[in-house]
Amino acid sequence: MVSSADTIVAVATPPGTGGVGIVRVSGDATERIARAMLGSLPEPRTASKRVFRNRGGDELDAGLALYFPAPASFTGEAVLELQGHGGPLVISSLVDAIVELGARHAAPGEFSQRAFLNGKLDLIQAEAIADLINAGTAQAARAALRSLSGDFSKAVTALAEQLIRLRMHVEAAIDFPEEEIDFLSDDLLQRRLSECGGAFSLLQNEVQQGRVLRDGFQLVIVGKPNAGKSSLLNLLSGQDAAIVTEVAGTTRDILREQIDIDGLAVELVDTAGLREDPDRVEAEGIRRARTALQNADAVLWVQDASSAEAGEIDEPLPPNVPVTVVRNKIDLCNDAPQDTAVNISAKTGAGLNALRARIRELAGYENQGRGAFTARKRHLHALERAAMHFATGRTALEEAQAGELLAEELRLSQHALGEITGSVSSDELLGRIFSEFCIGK
Ligand SMILES: Nc1nc2c(ncn2[C@@H]2O[C@H](COP(=O)(O)OP(=O)(O)OP(=O)(O)O)[C@@H](O)[C@H]2O)c(=O)[nH]1
Ligand SMILES: [Mg+2]
Repeated sequence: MVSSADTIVAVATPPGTGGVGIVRVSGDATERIARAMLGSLPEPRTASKRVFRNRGGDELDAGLALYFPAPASFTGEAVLELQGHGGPLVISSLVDAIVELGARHAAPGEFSQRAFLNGKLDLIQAEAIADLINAGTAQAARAALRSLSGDFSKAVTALAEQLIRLRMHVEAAIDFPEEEIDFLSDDLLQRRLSECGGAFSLLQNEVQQGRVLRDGFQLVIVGKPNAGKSSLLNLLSGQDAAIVTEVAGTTRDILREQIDIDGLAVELVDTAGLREDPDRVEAEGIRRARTALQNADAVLWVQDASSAEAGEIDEPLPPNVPVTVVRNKIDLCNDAPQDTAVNISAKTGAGLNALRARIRELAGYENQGRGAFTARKRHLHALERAAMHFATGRTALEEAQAGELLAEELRLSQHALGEITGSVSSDELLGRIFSEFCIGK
């Protein structure tokens, strides 16, 4: 267990006024602070009604006190929670009194960091707490809860164990060189390699979905002026958010709308129509549209189906970003072609369901209702690195019978997986992760 030389204090409830405000203390001095403020130590894990006093004995507030002796607490250290009246002055007087008694103000995420360092949570779970609090849709909240309960961690650990078994197999082969050839070409090894490869793709897929659930999905709407981009934004968001006129070049600023498609949080981005020879203001709008394209998770290219110039894609779009052509104003056409484009009318709403389905597809999002957990870019990147080492090692074996190389790549792969759960982690990584939390978490 990590020694908690410092005792930390923070307000656990949001700033402002409320019925109740909670102050949380964690660390070695907690017991002493509790005695000083409450007169005596409350019975562990039982709500006791107490008067809260400062060091000089002045009464600050009265409320509920909860004491959790180490190690059976959130942080694994002795923890005291004071639930007082939720006024900013009352709460800050409690914090001041606790600081006077020897605690210091907690850094952002420090409670969760201590929980991690004391083995109460792994890194995925600590991050899931922040994701649960910040979840934007009910599905994202449920998925964060699943990460918090350990579903994601279990999947990573299971994959790490498969890698360990493989490594043991390969290293045994290296230790007995006279039998190496047999060992490395036997069926069991091949089977384990392909099982592991399958497990990697499965988990990568789940983590990708988890990332979209957590971060939402940025969908940028582009096309020629007057194609109906702003009308499409209004249709998808169900609101009259963007100005729509028959004047080409209506939209100049970037407009963002949050929508929820069956639990998938989508940020719709409406942009200025792309064309040659715009005026000065419009030119700035077009520049912003191009910047927005660089951050897109997917692009909708809107065309005016009623116009002779269809508005084919003539804009360099970012590579690796899926693009869907949306043919708009089909209410004005007799026969819109049936191809990979989505035919809609932003005016009548025709084709809206097909478009929503296409957006879900673009996000790689299936509303399975079960099993999904939240994940972060950090997890996805570490997993990609792990998969890359695994693939490199596999190739080394297949092409050069290089058992040592395979063993080394498996070790690196396992190490990358360890970064996800935090079983291997650097101070720098931890600092970066926990500093994103709010104070009091
Ligand atoms: N009939 C019909 N008219 C549409 C449809 N969608 C948009 N319009 C009309 O087309 C014109 C342009 O629509 P906007 O939504 O402003 O087009 P935009 O692509 O945002 O245009 P800019 O912001 O100028 O680039 C308006 O007069 C709309 O009413 C549609 O599906 N059917
Ligand atoms: Mg517009």
